[in-house]
Amino acid sequence: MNGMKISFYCILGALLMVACSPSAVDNGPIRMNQLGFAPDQEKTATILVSSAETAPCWVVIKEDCETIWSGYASETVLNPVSGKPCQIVDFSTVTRPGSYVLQVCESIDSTRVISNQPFSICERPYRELTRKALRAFYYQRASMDIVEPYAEGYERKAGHPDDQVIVHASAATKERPEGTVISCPGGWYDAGDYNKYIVNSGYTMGVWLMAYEMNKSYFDTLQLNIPESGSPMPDMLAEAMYNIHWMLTMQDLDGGVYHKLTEPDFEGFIRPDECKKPRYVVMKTTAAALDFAATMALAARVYAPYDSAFCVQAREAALRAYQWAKAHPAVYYDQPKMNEEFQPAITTGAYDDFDVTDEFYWAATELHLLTSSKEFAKETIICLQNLTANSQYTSAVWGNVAELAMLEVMMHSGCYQGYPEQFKKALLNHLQPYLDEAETVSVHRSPYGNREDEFFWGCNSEGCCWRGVECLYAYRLTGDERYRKNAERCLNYILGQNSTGYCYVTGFGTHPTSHPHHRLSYSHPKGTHPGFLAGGPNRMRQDAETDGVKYPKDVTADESYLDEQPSYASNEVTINWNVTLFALTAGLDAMTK
Ligand code: G3I
Ligand code: 9MR
Repeated sequence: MNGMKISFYCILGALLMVACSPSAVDNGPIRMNQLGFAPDQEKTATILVSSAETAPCWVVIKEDCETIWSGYASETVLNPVSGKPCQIVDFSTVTRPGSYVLQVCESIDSTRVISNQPFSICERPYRELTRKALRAFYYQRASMDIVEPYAEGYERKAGHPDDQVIVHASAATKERPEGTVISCPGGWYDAGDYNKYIVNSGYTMGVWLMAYEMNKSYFDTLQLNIPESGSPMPDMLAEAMYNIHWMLTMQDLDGGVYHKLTEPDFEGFIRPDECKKPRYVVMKTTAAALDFAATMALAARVYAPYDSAFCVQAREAALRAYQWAKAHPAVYYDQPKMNEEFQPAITTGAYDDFDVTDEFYWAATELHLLTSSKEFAKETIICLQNLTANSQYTSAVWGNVAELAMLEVMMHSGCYQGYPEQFKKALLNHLQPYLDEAETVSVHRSPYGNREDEFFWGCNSEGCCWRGVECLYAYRLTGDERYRKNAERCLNYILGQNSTGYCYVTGFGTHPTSHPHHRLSYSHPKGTHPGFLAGGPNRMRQDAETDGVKYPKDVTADESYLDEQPSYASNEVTINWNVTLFALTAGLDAMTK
């Protein structure tokens, strides 16, 4: 089947309401990937049933109203978090590309269909999802008009020129005293809010550029329809450069880096061009300097084939930021303490981090890979010795980037002796319990969503997507298919095989997140922008009772999610979550033919 026809099926499968299905998709008891599968991918669905005693359901798969597969679901198992009874049906033997409907029947003799779910099988099932997850960053661009043909229906006027940014008292120096006006245009809005934060930008750029290095040929040909499309630089790198250029403006004259650019308080849910509040650069911190240094060193390596002048600038900026951090190793962002001393008080996001050893590891490693200098080799080895001694393997998040350093060492093993193997062993040990769980207990069959403590702010990214990306690194390092299968299972979870039945990516699936905590979506006449990953169920429910956020009484951890705009603790969207989404979807897509 040629590529055109296959992609036709992908699109058709995602949208088709099959004539023979007795009712529209009802988001009933079927929980499965609502987007589609690659032909050789494991294919399962979870079916919610009424009791632990319910006999295995009879499941039928139809194509154009013809039954092409049928079989029993499993015996009933209990969801390990909610205790709810479920069954699992495995239809992996269906491999031919096409558009299908999975139907759950009461019994083999009954023609009564309890529920149905359309799905498709095709090569590269996640290419459009990857493209939209990347294009979400174009929509997040500050300081520029979003225009057709690039806007694809979501055009808007520029907001936040950020060319009159005020130096906050917390960031004042002799050369730039409080009230100095500087220009820091561009970059991406962080999330549902309109502020820009260096720490989160740095983590996001790290995952972004490492994903590029992992799948160069895939990204080099991925067209995003952004204003820079058609230039010699791959679109994926051109989009990142828009944010990197902003980051460069956040470096002070002494090499230090401002922690964030923000209004004093979160803006209302209005359009960017309506926002007129003064914006400030706030406090220089060690974490900001180190995340900045790592980003610029990594960028200076990755962009070498495309922009040599930028690479010289980025290298210099990285070295100056690192030296500032060495001279100021413990300047932490403590917003309440800062507000006791400086005015105006700042109440927006903190991205506070009181342990910057991991940022030193990442920055030293990136500078070593860039410069191959003995100075950084020595510093890196000290870092790596500390990392090796550190028994607790911690997955990378915005506040702990040690794993990014370890993954860089593993992926550039020729530059190191011994450490790549040690870190690979640590990564595989870290993943093993999750793989075991996915094979035994979980109704989601994903190495995620099996334990109550996995449901927290941003867990769809920090737990699920990133665990899938870790599995992709493990697969790259070992060739063991179990890791690829579990990366696929993580994505199945995000796309619908989960306790709420949502496809957590806006604009995708038959039951998508549709009301994210996102000022750009809320204030746009066309509403929710596509390609954004929602934070996901959060058992802490920090937004409960504020701003009309009401969770169901006795809601379980895995269902603590509200597809409602006010719910910032479960339904916001952010740049650091979307980067893990496309790192996962691109990594999987790049493996199919
Ligand atoms: O990681 C722990 C987990 O081990 C633990 O089980 C769980 C429950 O205690 O907590 C987890 O930590 C949570 C952390 O997010 C995970 O990254 C913290 O409770 C939670 O407070 C923290 O929330 C952060 C949130 O700001 C509030 O500070 C999010 O990480 C962070 O993504 C979010 O960032 C905001 C920006 O400040 C402003 N822009 C929007 C953005 C997204 O909401
Ligand atoms: O919109 C803000 C979101 O970006 C942040 O992640 C969140 C937590 O810091 O705060 C949101 O702003 C809310 C504020 O915290 C409380 N009043 C309502 C604001 C909008 O929901």
